[in-house]
Order: sequence, then C-alpha cells, then structure tokens
Amino acid sequence: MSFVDIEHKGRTVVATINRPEALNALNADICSQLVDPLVALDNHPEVGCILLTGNERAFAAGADIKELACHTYESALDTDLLVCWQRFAEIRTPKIAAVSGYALGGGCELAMMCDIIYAAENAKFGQPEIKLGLIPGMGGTQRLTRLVGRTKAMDMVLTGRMINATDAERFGLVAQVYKNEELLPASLANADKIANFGKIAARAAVETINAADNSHMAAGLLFEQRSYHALWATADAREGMQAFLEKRDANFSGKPKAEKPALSVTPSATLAT
Ligand code: DAK
Repeated sequence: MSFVDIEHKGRTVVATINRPEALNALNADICSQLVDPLVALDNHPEVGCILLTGNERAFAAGADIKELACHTYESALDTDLLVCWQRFAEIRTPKIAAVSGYALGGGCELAMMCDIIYAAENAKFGQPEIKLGLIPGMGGTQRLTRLVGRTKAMDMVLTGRMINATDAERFGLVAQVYKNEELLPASLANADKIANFGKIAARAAVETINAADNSHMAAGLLFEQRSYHALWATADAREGMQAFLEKRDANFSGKPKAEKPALSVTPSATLAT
C-alpha cells in the first residue's frame, strides 16, 4: 500500500504523507516509502530542497501505536527501529516541514528532524508519550529542548499537552505561521528560494548550524534510546498503549511489571570489614 506521494516541483521535492484514516500515524511502510526515495535524491544535483507535509488534519499524529504495542524490549533492540528515521534526519539537502493539524509524538519529532518548520494556524504540536507510559523516543527530548529550551520542553513532555501554532512560533519551534490555505504555497515559495541557492552552500549552512548542537547530542540520544527501550518493560507502558487501543482511560500502577521479593540479607551474608 502506498502512503507517501513524492512529486518534483522545479528543484523542490514535495513528499506528502498520505494515511488520512489514521491521522498519518507513522508506520514502518511510511518510513521506508518516504526515506528511501529521499535518500536516493539527496545527492541529485537538480534537487535543492525537500518539502515534507501531510494533510489539513494531520502532519502526523505520532508513531503508529498499534505497531509500537507489538514491540518488546528485545525486538526493539534487535531491529533498532530508529535507524530508518535517522537516515531521514541525516539527509543533507535542506528539509522543510509544512505542518497543518496534528504533529504529535513521532510526528513532532519528524518535523523537528527538518531544518525549518512552517505551520498553518490550525497546527498543534505535542509530545504526548507520557500518556502512554513512554517518553519521546525519536529525538524529542534532545531536539525539542534545544529548540524551545529546557523549561518549555519539560512542560510539554511532562504534561503531554499540545501547543498551538502561535505558541510554537513564540517558543522557537516554528519559523513562521501562515493562514491555513497559505501554508503550502508559502512553504513552496520558500523551498523554491532555498532550492535555487547553491546546493553546496545550503548544505554547508545546514551542517554548520547543526554543528552548534552536536557536541553533546550523541550521548543524549543514546541515553534517550536506552531509557525508551527500557520503558517497554514496564506495566505502565503496556497499559497506556492497550488503553489507547481500547479507547479508554489508562489505569497506571506505577509499579514494575513483576514485583520481586525484597532480598533478605542475613548477618552471615554481610561482608566482613
Ligand atoms: N497511532 C495509531 N493510530 C492513530 C494514532 C497513532 N499515533 N493517532 C490516531 N490514530 C487513529 C485512531 O486510532 C483513529 O483510528 P480508528 O479508531 O478510526 O480506526 C483515527 O486515527 C482517528 O483518530 P481519533 O478518532 O483518535 O481522532 P480524534 O480527533 O478524536 O483525536 C488525536 C485526535 C490526535 C488527539 C488522537 O488520535 C490521539 O491522541 N492520537 C494519539 C497521539 C499520540 O499519542 N501520539 C504519540 C504516539 S507515540 C521509537 C519509535 C517510535 C516512537 C519513539 C521511539 N523508537 C524505536 C525508539 C514514537 C512514539 C510515538 O509517537
């Protein structure tokens, strides 16, 4: 099944996520259908900018929770699910996200993997993973913090609340807000402008601006991955994802999956001093 449309408009490649029935929830097919062609075009001399968008209701409402719910700690480690999205982040051609509607969880993180985010007035950004017993796991704890600062990132990640386009622009997440109907034409015009500058300079600009962030980022991302994978072992994450799928409120216990008896230490077992 095809979930991504790829179109060439002059020197800009427009990639549209097209899974409206699930609010563009990001599954493995979307990842490969989006990332493989864009990676192949990265070095094409006639491609100067990539514009990523969704539909009016959703840029992407996160990773597909049905897919996520099937993973275990072991399968997540084994498949290293993030590799595909990392390849997107590493594309060197300037990338613009044009966001209408929901950009939540992995959707917000995908937008943040782009070099510029433009938003429609109806856009809503958020990292709601806490409601599933999880944390952002596609770079959100690191990229959001760098974009909006620790205070706002903590508030968004710990409450899971959504912010509107005006606040997203005020916080520094979004470069510009446009009227809903102007988002695509305006984003395309900006993409076209970038695409028509020299590709080498544009890439160097992206690379150099990103270098400002990267000194401690790798350690942060690895730590985030390990924490994220570990959460798959908790009862709360199971409950959070299950509750979403059953359309009910989650009942978090905050306890480990299997309670183990406390260690009993007898005096003879203590270390001699
Ligand atoms: N996954 C799967 N299906 C989704 C979905 C999602 N994230 N979001 C929406 N849908 C589906 C709904 O299940 C529903 O499908 P049907 O029931 O009609 O079959 C359809 O889209 C329409 O959604 P609603 O009926 O819920 O629409 P509403 O307008 O009432 O609500 C909403 C819109 C966006 C507020 C709501 O759908 C919602 O809360 N969605 C979930 C948002 C969310 O929690 N997003 C974060 C997901 S977790 C990693 C891998 C992945 C990730 C991180 C790391 N590693 C490998 C390390 C990322 C994780 C996430 O993004």
